Order: sequence, then structure tokens, then C-alpha cells
Amino acid sequence: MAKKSTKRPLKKAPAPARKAQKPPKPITLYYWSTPNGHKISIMLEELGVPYEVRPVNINKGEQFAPAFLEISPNNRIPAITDPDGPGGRPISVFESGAILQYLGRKYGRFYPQGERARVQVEEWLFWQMGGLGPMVGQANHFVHYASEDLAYAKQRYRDEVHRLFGVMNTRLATRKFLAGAYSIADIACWSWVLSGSKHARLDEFVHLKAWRDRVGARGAVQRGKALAAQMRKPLTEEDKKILFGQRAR
Ligand SMILES: N[C@@H](CCC(=O)N[C@@H](CS)C(=O)NCC(=O)O)C(=O)O
Repeated sequence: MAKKSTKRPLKKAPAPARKAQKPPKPITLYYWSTPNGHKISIMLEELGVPYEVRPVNINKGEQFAPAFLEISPNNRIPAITDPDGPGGRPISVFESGAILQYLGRKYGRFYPQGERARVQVEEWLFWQMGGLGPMVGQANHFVHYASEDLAYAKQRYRDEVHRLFGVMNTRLATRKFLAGAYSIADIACWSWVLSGSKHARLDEFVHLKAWRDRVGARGAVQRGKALAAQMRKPLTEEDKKILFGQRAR
């Protein structure tokens, strides 16, 4: 028979006072409505974390403001500041690829931790950063903005966009997203595919076209792309003087 305990019954410990949860401090997104800017607005929308937008009007030269250069020394958007960075201290990040990796790591989403899966995401992320983005950018420049009509340059960059679309199309023939599951690699490439489709017809690339629609159907992608779309205006001659022909200051 079990012995009756002589000990006094334990008093129920009072429930620990609930700490009032502080709302997370918003990330600031230094932004203009361009394909590189959209990568980060899309990522923040996907994450559903609070953020505030600080427009940097690159057509008017605001990317050269000393305060912005402190955050983004390459005088380019996008950049972010996160008041709640590593160790609870603020951090700033420039370069869209680095920002996507930072946010993916911080929130543990769209950037897998397993090494094999992560390598695939990074392959396609860096492929976008070093290939798709710059080549579409150059095609846009020579087709839409160059002061001289340079047939060779236009052809060279249009061909390169066509080749890169072919690479993506082959990759997407056997999978829904570039690195298996939807990831920061898809987020990085999507707005550059939209922009590049002015130079290479997507009808030629059925798998790429289906991917464009699959990614584009996501609510967060639509919200991120639409963010401050009214910022975009045709470039004036004054804007072009600011944007093109930059040299070291
Ligand atoms: N590699 C950079 C490129 C950023 C970039 O080129 N941003 C353009 C807008 S899409 C910009 O800020 N241009 C300003 C300028 O040319 O002065 C990144 O991915 O963040």
C-alpha cells in the first residue's frame, strides 16, 4: 500500500507574469520601384513582417546622399536597416542578394538550411546576380536609353537574355521552382524575367512562362511588385544625366 505522504501538499507556484510582448520594430526598406527593389518588397511581403518604405529617388540623385551612402556605399537601391539585427543591435545590408540571404536566414524561410538544398538556392541566386540581372539591365540600356543607336550592343545583350532564358527554361522543365521549393532564388529572378521579356519572347520558353505565371500568382509577389509603382515615370533628359555616365566621385 502506498504510504501517505506526511509532507504538506505543494503550493501551486503562481503563474509567471506574462511579459508584454513588444511588437517587432519595422525593417526600413530603402527603395525605388525597379526590378532590384521589387526583390526585397516581395520578400518582405512573403515574410509578412513589418516594414516601412523609404523612397530613394534614383532619378533625382538621392542615391548619392551621404546618409544613404553610409548604408549603401555603391549608391544603389535596395538596402535595408533592421533595428533588431544580430545580438539585438541594428544592422544595415546593401546588395539585393545579400539582403535576401539575410532575411532568409533571420526568419528561416525561403532559404533552406540543409547544405544540398542551400547550395542549389545559392547557385540560382548568384546566377541572377551575375547574369540575368546585369544582362537584362544592359539590354534595357542599349534598347531604351542609349544616346546612340548601337546595333551591335543591342544584339549582344538581347542574345544573352535569350540564352539565359533558355537556361532557365531547361531547368524549369523538370521542376516547379528553380531550386526545388519556392525560394529566394525565384524571388530574385522573377522581376528580371518580366523585364527581360521585352527582349526575348516568353512564348518560345514554355516552362519559363509557366513559372512566371506560377510565381506571379502569389499574393505577396503581386503586392511586392505593385509597391509604389507610381514612382516609376519615363526618364527625362535630366534624369538620364544623373543615372548614366557615372564615374568615381
Ligand atoms: N547589384 C545591385 C544592383 C542594384 C542596382 O543596380 N540598383 C539600381 C536600381 S535597379 C540603382 O539603384 N540605380 C541607381 C544608379 O544607377 O545610380 C543589387 O542587386 O542590389
